[in-house]
Amino acid sequence: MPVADKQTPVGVPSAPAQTVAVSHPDADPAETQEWLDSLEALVSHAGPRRARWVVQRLLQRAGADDIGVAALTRTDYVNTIPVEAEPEHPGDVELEARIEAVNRWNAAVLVSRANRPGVGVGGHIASYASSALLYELGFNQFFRGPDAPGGGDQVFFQGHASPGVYARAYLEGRLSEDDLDSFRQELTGPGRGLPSYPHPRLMPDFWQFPTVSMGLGPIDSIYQARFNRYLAGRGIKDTSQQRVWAFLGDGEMDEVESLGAIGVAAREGLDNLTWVINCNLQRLDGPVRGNGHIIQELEGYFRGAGWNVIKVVWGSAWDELIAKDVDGVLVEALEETPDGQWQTYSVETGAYFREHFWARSPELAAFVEGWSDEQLKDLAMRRGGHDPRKVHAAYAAATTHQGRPSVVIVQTVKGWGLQSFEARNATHQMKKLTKADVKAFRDRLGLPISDEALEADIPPYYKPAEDSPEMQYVRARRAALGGAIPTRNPVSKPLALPGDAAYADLAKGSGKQPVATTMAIVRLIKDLVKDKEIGPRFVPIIPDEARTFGMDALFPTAKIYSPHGQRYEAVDRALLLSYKEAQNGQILHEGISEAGSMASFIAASTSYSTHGEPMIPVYIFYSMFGFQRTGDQLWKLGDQLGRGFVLGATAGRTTLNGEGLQHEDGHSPLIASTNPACVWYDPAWAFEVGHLFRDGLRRMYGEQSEDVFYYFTIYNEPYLQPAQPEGLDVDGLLKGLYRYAPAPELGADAARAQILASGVAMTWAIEAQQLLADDWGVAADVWSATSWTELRREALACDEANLLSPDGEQRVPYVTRKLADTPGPVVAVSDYMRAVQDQIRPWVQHDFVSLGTDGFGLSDTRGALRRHFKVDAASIVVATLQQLAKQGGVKPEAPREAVEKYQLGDIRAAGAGNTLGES
Ligand SMILES: Cc1ncc(C[n+]2csc(CCOP(=O)(O)OP(=O)(O)O)c2C)c(N)n1
Ligand SMILES: [Mg+2]
Repeated sequence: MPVADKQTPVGVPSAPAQTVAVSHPDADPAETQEWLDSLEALVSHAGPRRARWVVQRLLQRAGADDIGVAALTRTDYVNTIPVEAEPEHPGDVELEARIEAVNRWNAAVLVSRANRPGVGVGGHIASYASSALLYELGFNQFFRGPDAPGGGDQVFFQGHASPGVYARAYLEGRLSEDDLDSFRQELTGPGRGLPSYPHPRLMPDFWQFPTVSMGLGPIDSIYQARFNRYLAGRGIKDTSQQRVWAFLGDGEMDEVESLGAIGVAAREGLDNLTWVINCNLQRLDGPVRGNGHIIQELEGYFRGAGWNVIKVVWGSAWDELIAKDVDGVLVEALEETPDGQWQTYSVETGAYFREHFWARSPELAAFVEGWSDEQLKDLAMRRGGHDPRKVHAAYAAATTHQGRPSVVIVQTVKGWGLQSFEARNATHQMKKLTKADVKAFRDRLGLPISDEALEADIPPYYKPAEDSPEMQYVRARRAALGGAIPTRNPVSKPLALPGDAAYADLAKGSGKQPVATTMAIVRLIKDLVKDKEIGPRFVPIIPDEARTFGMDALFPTAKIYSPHGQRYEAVDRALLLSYKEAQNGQILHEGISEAGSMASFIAASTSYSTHGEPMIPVYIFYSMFGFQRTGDQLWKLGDQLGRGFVLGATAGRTTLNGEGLQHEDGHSPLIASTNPACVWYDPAWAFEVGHLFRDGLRRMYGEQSEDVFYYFTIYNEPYLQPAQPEGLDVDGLLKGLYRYAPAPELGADAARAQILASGVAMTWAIEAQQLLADDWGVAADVWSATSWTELRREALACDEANLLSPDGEQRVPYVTRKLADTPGPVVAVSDYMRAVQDQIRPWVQHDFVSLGTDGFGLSDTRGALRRHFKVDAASIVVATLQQLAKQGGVKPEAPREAVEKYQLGDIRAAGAGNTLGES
């Protein structure tokens, strides 16, 4: 018979437990039967509640004796740490409460003031109001600052709680009142503009981790903790004393990224990671699990994944009641009551709570016999997350637990302390305090602010005197814990960069051997990884595609990082390129997880700041699964000021032959162009790869390094790589455009044209140049457009400068200057949609046409696809002739004749093209 009845909230198991597999035959059936009989007897004479209790007690004991029984995935709806196991809170609890009250006040007031007339920039009050203690306990007792021995903790603050963190910084003297009044006014505030949420890009000496795109903070915190271990494993930095904290919302847990990597944290034994999930039972619109228990549900996930789970559900006021609950009546009632109902108890009166909860049965009513309505109302609000003793016990347990990551799942009330906000469905969006709110809040917090001061239109901030016990305590605690948090180090120490020799092979070309740009860059990386100086700084990151890209050659030498080493004999151990895992492995092999890979990339790319150790992550992936799939993380990377190389391999809508619609990337550069921190290049030749990579290293890791990251689109189609031409225009190559192959000498009367191509399209342009000369007598220059996006950005910067000084000297964009004296039309082509090439269109004064691969991909041969999308050499020729015919450069019928000559309408006529280099 199920223990709980039909009212049990959704998601809490009431049906018979799942079958438990038992591995081997019964060694002593008679003895087993005795145990089973005892259980049956217990159920029939003492009832299921008692039987359940005894079985749980047995399991508890079995766990303590470590006899290897699988853990329960759910426990009772009470605090994990029993009262008798709670340690003493080592701080001055009363003083800490007063400090918390001050922060609560200032956080709410700063949001309310940001909504003063004429400003009205929004903000959130209710989130921090529910989590104030969770942070304050951290600040006073746990968060180790940057000067702490062994380095400080890394704290992911919940984005919507930022007002509380600013209020704290104000109390610590790091921000002024003018700064607080500049919340959400980076451009027009009276002081230092404080961004809405944690944004390192906007506050580079303060915030470390952007968190406000829900779900990314959770996954990134896991990989941050793992990266800290990796740095230690590699012998780069001892991170053993550094802890990663992540403060998360219960609603946020619904994002797939939030829970998707909790198995990684458990598998890797990340006991340097502590999550605190603030279960105020509400998200933006209403309850997180109105009909269920978010806390119980989360417990199941985390225990199942192998985390140490600490629930803090009830405050101390509940202790005596739970202690009296020998029959399990109260616990059963707590569990039967869904979260939506608990939310209502926070809003309703004590009388309501009595009628709807305690009056359910005489046994239950007996618990609170003689209690007044006020006492009951007070009890209803006493959730674990507002009780310093309970939260302290949880943090203490979490931070001393070994071998597993810990999650503290805390129940709170959203909008706590603000009467008209508390637990309302609309509380998340409430941002203005009325005069009545302000007064009631002041009284509830017990702050010495006069009525008069509250009569003004906007409420005042409050700061105790500098020599008050509160302020002394704040300063003393932070000094003892190693300084202010959050603090970000914006400086990167330069690395010794490799010289010419490292790029010499790429400059030589490939002779008679066809080589794809992916092979070229992978070869370069393999060489650089071996470099004594800079080699150890590289962090190759791969989501299960090493073999596709030829990175498996790194396995035996660089090795794959695993905290467990290699506890098995690899199947290919006898081979030269065997699979090798090691505790000091250099490669982060993330399995099939682009999100995990990006999270690793973010951690490694910010190591220059978070650890003062610049690392060079190189993340190679299927280009379609990069910006398109994890674009939000790449955006976060830009916010977090990360540096490194992302390599979109198997790029191009027609180049990755055979893989079809969901693999063939014809648009990632366009998405990449939307990220202001991303520097994208589409190299055509191996020698270009060398120059671009080298410049990337200089810009990101040299003196006066910049907060950018590099994205290369690279291809799997092998073709002959030419040697670097004499007198190469390196400046143009880096700026995004240089003349690669000047037009053939066809005499002064020949019609002229300019073909601009990038990446793999360069080979089509070269072929078109030949056809135009041979078949039509047209002399076309071929330009390598290494980055359409960088050209556009430079042009936009010129336009902006010109806008501001209409009478001054007008800046002419590089692309305009470069093409200024070139004759004929411009034809721009790449293996991407036309909008990529069209980026430069406004600044090209010629007749302009772009050819591109707009539309869904297919899995046919390269030749067929290029004809289908009209980007192949024949298509370039026809497009050029069309432009020339318009200008009178060739006879009017030339384009039609060319269509017929090349059978442009017949895809089969194109042939299969280059079939080398399958994916
Ligand atoms: C990816 C994403 N989707 C939606 C939002 C908008 N949003 C901001 S806060 C919020 C609700 C947060 O609820 P919860 O995680 O429970 O945090 P609480 O404020 O209750 O502590 C939502 C939906 C967002 N910031 N990010
Ligand atoms: Mg919530």
